[in-house]
Amino acid sequence: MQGDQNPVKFTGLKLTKPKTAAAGVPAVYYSMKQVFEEANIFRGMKALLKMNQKGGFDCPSCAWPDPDDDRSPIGEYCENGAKALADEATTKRLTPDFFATHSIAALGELSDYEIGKKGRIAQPMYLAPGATHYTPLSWQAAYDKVAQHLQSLDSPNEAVFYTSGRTSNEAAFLYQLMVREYGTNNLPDCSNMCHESSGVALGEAVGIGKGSVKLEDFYDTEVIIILGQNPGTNHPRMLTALQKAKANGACIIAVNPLPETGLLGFMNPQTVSGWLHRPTHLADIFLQVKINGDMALLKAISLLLLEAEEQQPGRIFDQQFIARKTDGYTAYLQHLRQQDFHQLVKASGVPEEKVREAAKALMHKHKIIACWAMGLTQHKNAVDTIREVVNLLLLKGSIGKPGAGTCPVRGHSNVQGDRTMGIYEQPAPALLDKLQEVYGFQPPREHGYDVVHAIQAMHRGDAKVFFAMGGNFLSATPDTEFTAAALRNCRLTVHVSTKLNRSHVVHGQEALILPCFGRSDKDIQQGEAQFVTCENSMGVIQSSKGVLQPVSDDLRSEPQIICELAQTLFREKSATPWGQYMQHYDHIRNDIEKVIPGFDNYNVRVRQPGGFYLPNGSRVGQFNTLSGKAGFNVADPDIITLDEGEYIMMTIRSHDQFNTTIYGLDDRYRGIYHERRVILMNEKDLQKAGLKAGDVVDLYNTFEGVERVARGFITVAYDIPETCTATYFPETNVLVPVKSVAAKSNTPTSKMVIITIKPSAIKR
Ligand SMILES: Nc1nc2c(c(=O)[nH]1)N[C@H]1C(S)=C(S)[C@@H](COP(=O)(O)OP(=O)(O)OC[C@H]3O[C@@H](n4cnc5c(=O)[nH]c(N)nc54)[C@H](O)[C@@H]3O)O[C@H]1N2
Ligand SMILES: Nc1nc2c(c(=O)[nH]1)N[C@H]1C(S)=C(S)[C@@H](COP(=O)(O)OP(=O)(O)OC[C@H]3O[C@@H](n4cnc5c(=O)[nH]c(N)nc54)[C@H](O)[C@@H]3O)O[C@H]1N2
Ligand SMILES: [Mo]
Repeated sequence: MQGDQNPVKFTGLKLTKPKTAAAGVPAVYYSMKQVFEEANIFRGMKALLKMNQKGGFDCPSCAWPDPDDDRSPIGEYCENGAKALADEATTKRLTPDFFATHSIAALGELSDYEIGKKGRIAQPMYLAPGATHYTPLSWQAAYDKVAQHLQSLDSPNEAVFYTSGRTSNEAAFLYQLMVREYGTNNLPDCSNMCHESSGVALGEAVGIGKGSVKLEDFYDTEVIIILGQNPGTNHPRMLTALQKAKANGACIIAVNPLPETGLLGFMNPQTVSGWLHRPTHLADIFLQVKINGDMALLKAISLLLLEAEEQQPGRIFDQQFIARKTDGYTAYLQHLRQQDFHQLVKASGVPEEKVREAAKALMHKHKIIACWAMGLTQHKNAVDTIREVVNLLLLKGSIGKPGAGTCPVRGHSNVQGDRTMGIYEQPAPALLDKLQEVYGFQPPREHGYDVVHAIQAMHRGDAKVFFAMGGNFLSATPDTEFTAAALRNCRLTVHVSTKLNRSHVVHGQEALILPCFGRSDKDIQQGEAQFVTCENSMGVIQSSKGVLQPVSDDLRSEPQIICELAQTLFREKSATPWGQYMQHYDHIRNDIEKVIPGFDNYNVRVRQPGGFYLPNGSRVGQFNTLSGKAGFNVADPDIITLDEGEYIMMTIRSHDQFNTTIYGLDDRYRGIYHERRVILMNEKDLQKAGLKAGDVVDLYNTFEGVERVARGFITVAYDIPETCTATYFPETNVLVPVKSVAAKSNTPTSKMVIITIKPSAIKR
């Protein structure tokens, strides 16, 4: 329907050669430009100087950690962190006038880029049944509406409570508490679409669903393997760590279908050589896999290592570690021996000599770090692929000691913390027992809906109220048309948001937008400035205290919104001290300490500069699995056969976006400017299909008999393996089938969409 998707409007594609090194002076220029355009110089500088500093606020962008020791006084942030800040710190605001002059239909005509540029939402807004425009309402009236709807449901399981990963620990804890006190575990979150596969794989293999390394391990390692990750764009501060690792002698192996600029080279803008345009070459070995060729590649490498181990027993594998700390080794070797090396190499798409080169680089090394992100997690066999990464580390004894381990690089800045706080549709009984002990109510025990199940439930009409703590559910989830129908099927959709997005435009019978503070906003309660806390990708809990004057007096903090809603919803029936919690967030932290393990003395320790590490068994070689050992996994590679004319499409991020927030229209490192409606294809595939670069095409997916189409994409000839293609998310989410998910983690397979391509009737 109209408004569900970005309108097909071309913006004027320009192409250059992809860059060979990331960051450097242009990155500094672009970050300053964006911040000052949106926020003015004073406000912009004030915020930039406090971002990621001890005692400052946590960058709202990615979850890469800050250095434990000294931080750069001139700026501990990257270009894309600055863009995230600019987006949030903008002084533009959406007043009731804006909503009075922009109907829902008119807003739906805007692209995501245009919607995002409109400014911060400045007061609560309500859309009445059948209305064409949002109108302002008071906070209490908004809480009353939500409470009325929730109370009218036949069962609490008819409501869904989504979370996106910017929500602080304090807000996340209160949110899951309110939702469970209300009576459901329907707590889907963005993690379901993101690193869920990593959590499942690591939980099975090493007993904790988080990575094991600290930042300092990067400075003391021999080999870093980076699979399915584009750090130059998505985790730019990781490049500083990689540069330091290289300086200390580490070898970097990059595994990716694309020669991503940030993997190849880096000009550190904080060093003189970076300013002089002298890049550090990062990847020593670049393995250009086919999409989803990783498991075959990893097995081929392990097979070469096994051959060498058989010739020099005990020299290649860490037999002592294997014997003491792992189980399943014999079965794994047996499985490995049955594999055909040449078939594996072929399935990986990597030339044999490159596979041998990588195996050689790993052969005599025992301090190995493996990093990965969405290129591994969003596949059907994602959990098994990640377990194959772990298999390799286990063979080398490379988990649980300095300079070695697992590093799933998280996305949203507090997505890991939200899970630690209990945002999970499948809560562990221990968490529920604790909630019961501390709060005295009976938490629901039945598992709830994750993202995919929530969409299906709303579509069937089994879920009737949708509440989102942040995020952009419509655009971030798969199968846009299906999800839009699901949301429209709801009686009420509610979004606690900072910025306007498409999920506000595709709504239930009634809809609410509740505007909240962002990370950089000053949060004052009872006259005292509050801080919240976040957990980064390496398990460090730190405080985050905003510094900017909020753009409107009518914004509230996420904790305050939850507490006030809970008070309205439960009235005197709740024994939970909601009133106290919102007066001072120390009260929330005192109770988190009672419920969640690892937070002893929370309020004291989090006030220490730099915060504290949460306990993590796998970091110290203690594996909290049933057997107490780390497990090898046996699984066959998933070899995909394509019919003639079929391609695999991965949906990826451009350099100018944060998920569904589109900062700009350029993908600078890949040399693609001023256009997002592109499909990257191998030159030979273009020829075979009778197409040429610059043609406009329509993309089709058929899954279980349902055809989906995304119209109007310009072909770009690119260095990508044959039959592989790439497009930007969210424009092509319409093609990702809601039922195509990863085994065990139920994550949509956003990197593995089978498509066909036809010339389009649309002209450029
Ligand atoms: N600036 C910015 N920062 C961000 C975000 C953002 O949108 N913008 N998003 C945040 C979030 S929520 C997340 S989860 C992370 C995402 O960080 P990434 O995972 O780096 O993001 P993607 O763009 O999805 O990139 C996936 C990479 O995997 C590669 N890839 C795709 N399929 C395969 C495969 O089958 N095998 C291998 N080996 N590689 C593959 C792609 O070529 C691409 O380089 O970034 C976070 N940080
Ligand atoms: N095809 C495809 N789909 C994907 C992916 C992919 O690679 N390909 N990646 C997936 C991944 S990894 C993720 S994590 C999801 C992301 O899914 P989401 O987290 O749902 O999406 P975002 O775009 O990050 O959400 C942006 C919105 O969050 C709100 N917001 C920003 N800051 C705050 C805040 O501090 N508080 C509150 N309450 N709201 C705030 C703003 O209104 C903004 O419009 O998308 C997934 N979808
Ligand atoms: Mo993510």
